[in-house]
Amino acid sequence: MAVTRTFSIIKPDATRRNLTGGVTRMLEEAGLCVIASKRIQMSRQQAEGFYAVHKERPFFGDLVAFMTSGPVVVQVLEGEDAVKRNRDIMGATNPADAAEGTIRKTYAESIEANSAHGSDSEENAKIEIDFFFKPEEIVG
Ligand code: IDP
Ligand code: MG
Repeated sequence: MAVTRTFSIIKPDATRRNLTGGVTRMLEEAGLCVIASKRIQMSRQQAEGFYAVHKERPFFGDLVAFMTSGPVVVQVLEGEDAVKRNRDIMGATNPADAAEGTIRKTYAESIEANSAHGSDSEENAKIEIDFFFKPEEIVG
């Protein structure tokens, strides 16, 4: 299996509850290394751009409001099969459906305030990493 990269966000519901370390520890214990990390306040423009794929969904406005409601931690993660590994440890979008031991089962408050984002494909991981990081900010 190849070592690859993915993009992660620790969402505002998690930073608000001081869970940056808790979420990061679960990522690390799943075999992922944090090779870039920064805490930012996402602008409305950034959130709308990042989630543009969902702009026709009924929850889009609420999602943008939520993602800009407090600080987030954006990260680049590296490890074997990183996209799938991250999706597996994150768990299902709705915490009610997430498996035991996953980040969302452990920490999420709701289907919207679900503590973590993870890229859904290698292609999107590259796009999302470039959206938030300059190459020199990533130290693998
Ligand atoms: P994912 O984060 O598991 O990949 P997506 O379908 O890509 O799930 O949705 C992006 C984000 O939009 C979710 O993580 C969640 O915060 C929010 N979201 C998804 N579905 C709903 C919904 O039905 N109601 C409210 N928010 C939702
Ligand atoms: Mg998604």
